[in-house]
Formats: sequence, C-alpha cells, structure tokens
Amino acid sequence: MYSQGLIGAKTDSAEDQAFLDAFQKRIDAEEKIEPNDPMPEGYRRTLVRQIGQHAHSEIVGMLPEGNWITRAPSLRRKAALLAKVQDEGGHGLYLYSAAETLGVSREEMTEELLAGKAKYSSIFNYPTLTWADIGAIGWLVDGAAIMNQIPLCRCSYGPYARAMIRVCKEESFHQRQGYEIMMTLANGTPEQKEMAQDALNRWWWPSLMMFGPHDSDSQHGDQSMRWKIKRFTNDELRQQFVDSTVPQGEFLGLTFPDPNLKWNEERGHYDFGEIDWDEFWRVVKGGGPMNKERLAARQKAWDEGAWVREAALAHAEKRKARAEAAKMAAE
Ligand code: FAQ
Repeated sequence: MYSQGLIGAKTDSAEDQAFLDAFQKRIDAEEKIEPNDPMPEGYRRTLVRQIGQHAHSEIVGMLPEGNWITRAPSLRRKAALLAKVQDEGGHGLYLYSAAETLGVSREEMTEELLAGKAKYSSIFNYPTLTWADIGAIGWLVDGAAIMNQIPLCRCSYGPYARAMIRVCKEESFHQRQGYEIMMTLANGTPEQKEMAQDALNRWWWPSLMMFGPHDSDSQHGDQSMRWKIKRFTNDELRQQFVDSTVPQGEFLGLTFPDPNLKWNEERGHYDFGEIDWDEFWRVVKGGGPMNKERLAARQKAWDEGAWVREAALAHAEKRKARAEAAKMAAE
C-alpha cells in the first residue's frame, strides 16, 4: 500500500544503451535537463516521486504549526508564524508546478497521497504539544530541510533546481525564527527553559530521520546520485546537520537526548547514537502518532475544495468559449 505510486509510468519505452549513455553524458557535463528534453523514463519517475513527496511534505507540514497560529504568545510571533505557514503552502505549489512539467497533474498527485500511495516526510506525523515545539520545528526541522535542499538547488532537473532557490531563502528565515523562539525560552524562566529542553528531546531523533534510511538501505540513493538529482547521500547530509546543529544547541544551554553524541577529533565530526529505525519505518508506513489525523485533514480540505475546483474549471471553460466566439465573430 505504501510503495510510492508511479504516476503516468510508461512500461514500453524503448531506451537503448546509446540513448542512456548520451543522457548520462549530459548529466556528467552538468547540463540542466529541461521539461521538453528526452529523458529516461526512470529519471522522470524518480523526479515525480521525489518532487511529489516533497510537495506533499510542504503541504502536510503546514498542519503541525497551523495548530499554534491562534495560540501564539504575541502578535509578533503570530504574524511570523502565519507568514511561515503561508510560505510552506507556497513551496508546495512551486513543487507541484515543477512536478507538473513532468506530465503529472496536481490532482493525480493529491489522489495518490490521499490513497496512501505517495509518501510525505515522516517528521510531520509527530504532534506539536507546546509552543516550544514551534521553536524546535523552525530550528531543527527547517534546519534539516535546508541542509537537504541547498544541494537540490544544483539538481540536474532545471525546474526543481530553480524552485529550490527561493524555497531555501525562505527556509532560512524559518530556521532563524525557530532558533529565536528557542533562544527566548532557553533564556527565560526555569519553566520556559524546561519547555525548550522537552521540545528538543522530542524533536531531535525525528529530525535526524528526515534524511532517510542509512545509505546501505537507501533504495534510490545510488541512482539518484548518478543522475545528480541528489548531490550528497542521506548519511552525508545527516552528519552535516548534526555537525552544524550541536554547537547551536550548546549555545542555548540545552542537552541533546543522545548519550553517544560527542565530538570525534580524528574524524572531524560528531559521533552520534543509532536511530530507532523501527520507529522510522513504522511512521513512514502510516503508524506514527499523527498519520491518520494528517491524512484526514488533507482529505477534508480536498473534499471541501471540490466546489472551488469545479467553479474554476467552469470559469475557464466559459472564458475559452467567449474567446472562441469573439474570434469567430471577428473573422
Ligand atoms: N519520510 O531510497 P531512499 C520540509 C522513503 S520538506 C518519509 O533513501 P530517496 C519543509 C523514500 O521516499 C521535508 N519517507 O529515498 C518544512 C523511499 O520510499 P519510496 C521533505 C521517507 O528519495 C519544514 C524510501 O523511504 N523534504 O521539511 C523518508 O533517495 C518545516 C527509501 O528511501 C524532501 O522531500 C522520510 N523522512 O531519499 C515544511 C526533500 N526518507 O519513494 C514545514 C526532497 C525516505 O521508494 C515545516 N527529498 N523515505 O516509496 C529527498 O531529498 C529524498 O527524497 C529523501 C529520501 C532524502 C527524503
């Protein structure tokens, strides 16, 4: 049920070795692949899968934080959070548009999500229990998203790479607003500091899971690296994230929930403990604390938006008919 759908997959594509080699040569020469260029079906399918998953993540990712807009502690915090959540909606739309250049519609992608065939990031299946969680999401979840997305600005597929440039700029603002919330709490009353610590305790491991399985278990990793869709492996990005985030947590005076986390002078990196992969796969396969609620919320929004889609279509048809009538009258 949870294998990613391959929308529009062609099974009869005749791709001989010469075609595949010529394509790889373009990739190796760092040429951007554009929508009308010939491309292997596997390349197209990989992009539809990844960009679709990414788009769904942005849209589902609006839900945990949206939960706190009405309860933000000040007008300033509310305005910033509102802007952040709106940005995420915008990111989802750029990404759906980028995927549409590969011949799938947003409607098809949404249907795959609602049918449980398309994935979205595991991180959004955890609940936001306190205001500190909004700080932790900005700091850690957006921080992890940036680490993963900066290299995607150099992805071989032009529309995805270009969409990522603006997305990364906005994610950077999101990360700072989250860190600022954490800083305020960490320097506040003992109760506020405890809230920040509790949020770090709950969000740290799920944030590390955002980077995906170990390289040895990453089904698509090698091929995506060869096609320069991915520029770094899951484990490389996870390590970069740990290395840059731990000093930030130490500056806040907080403790990471990992007794094995320590600087390794020889490697020039932090060592860290093993991720609970059973939990990761359980959440990916629909068994996380909030999976059902998240999909139910998306289903409700889709159902309630049906009249808007119908009205937009009827309006577009009317305009087209009017334009055609005007053209005929002029002839
Ligand atoms: N959750 O072979 P790999 C954000 C799946 S945006 C769920 O290594 P790949 C902004 C994977 O799909 C966050 N599923 O796969 C924001 C595959 O399943 P499939 C989203 C996961 O594609 C912030 C299977 O496991 N970012 O946070 C996860 O080479 C704050 C095997 O994995 C993106 O989507 C997971 N964590 O590498 C919004 C970035 N990890 O498809 C609101 C673009 C793996 O065969 C608030 N995506 N899987 O059925 C990527 O870079 C890649 O797709 C990876 C996975 C790195 C996520």
